[in-house]
Amino acid sequence: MSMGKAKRYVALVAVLAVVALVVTGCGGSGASTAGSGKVTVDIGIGAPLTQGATALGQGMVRGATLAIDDVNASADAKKLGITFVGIQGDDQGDPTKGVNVANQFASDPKLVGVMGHLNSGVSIPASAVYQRANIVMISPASTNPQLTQLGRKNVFRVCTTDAVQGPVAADDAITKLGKKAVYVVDDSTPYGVGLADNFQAEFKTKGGTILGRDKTSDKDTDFKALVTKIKATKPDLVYYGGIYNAGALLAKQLKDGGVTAPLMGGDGLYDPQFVVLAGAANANGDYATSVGLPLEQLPQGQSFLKEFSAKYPNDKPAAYDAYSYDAAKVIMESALVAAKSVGASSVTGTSGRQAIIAAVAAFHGAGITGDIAFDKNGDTTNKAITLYTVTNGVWGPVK
Ligand code: ABU
Repeated sequence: MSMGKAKRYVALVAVLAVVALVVTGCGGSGASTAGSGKVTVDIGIGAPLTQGATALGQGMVRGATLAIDDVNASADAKKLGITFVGIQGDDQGDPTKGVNVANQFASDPKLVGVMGHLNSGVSIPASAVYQRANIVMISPASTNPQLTQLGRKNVFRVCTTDAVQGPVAADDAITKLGKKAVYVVDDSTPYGVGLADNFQAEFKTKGGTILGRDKTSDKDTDFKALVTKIKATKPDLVYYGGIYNAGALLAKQLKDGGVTAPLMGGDGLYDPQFVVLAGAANANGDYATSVGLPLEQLPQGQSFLKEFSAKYPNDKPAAYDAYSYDAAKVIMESALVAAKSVGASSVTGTSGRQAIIAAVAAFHGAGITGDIAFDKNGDTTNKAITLYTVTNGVWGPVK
């Protein structure tokens, strides 16, 4: 939400909280009943919408919105009289703003859960806020392993982690791409550092040479000095742990500076905006791994693409549209399960929120991105990773 809207949202939530306390008299569920057994509840969508990786963040909104439409039209939701409303919280990819968004969500008495956040550096501190409020969070995209290693029982993700992605990328670089000597760069964020560390360790273990390692910032725009340094080491690959907006500028400046080795990164690079910002001629031949399988190869992928095109005719799904659909749907379906045991009007009370967390932990079903289930830490059991490259200005899987 914009800051203006955010303020209005805080004020509205404060009013609703007071009303809920007065109506229930005991601080119980704030799920609003619009008469005749109808209940309206909120699902938070926490993502970078105006700053940071906004292309991925807007994809999260699209995916969650499609899921909300589908669940609201389901027989279960209609029978229980529950309607879900998506509430957007713009974390701008910034940990402090992310915690503010988390506090706004946590003060919403109608909230069933949060689909978010994108950045691991936001999800990790925000998850502590949700834990205190018994609110389930499912990240579609935060891949830093630490997120699910903190013992927070309310925290889940439908994407695999960089403990999987980094080593797969290193193995692919050596065996599929024949690379032997790499220069590694990270953007100093928890995501970028963790991914680069995991890549580097495996690349070295498998006999590759690490020519150098440098740190940048996710806000950097001028990499010329770094490019000169990298060029002198004559790498056959440059690996970047970071997001597409800074990554694309690095890709462009590497090519401009005469580095012929391709750039490779993780899911944070896998977005059409990487090509737009780098320029197709510079991006062609670059690589990125991303979580899961290409939509076209998944049983429900075609139907998702059809539904997506009908609602968003001018857009293509980014890396996390389908993951956000699945994450939001798991939260809402789990809320419906909880409503059956505690009652629809109590689903956002303490017992309802605890029942939602339990239902997510026990969830097992088919999603757009494949089978969805969680291990004891809240990590997905789907560990698939795909290697992509840019050809003629378009990302596609490496054959
Ligand atoms: N996984 C890519 C972007 C988000 C993050 O983990 O920080």
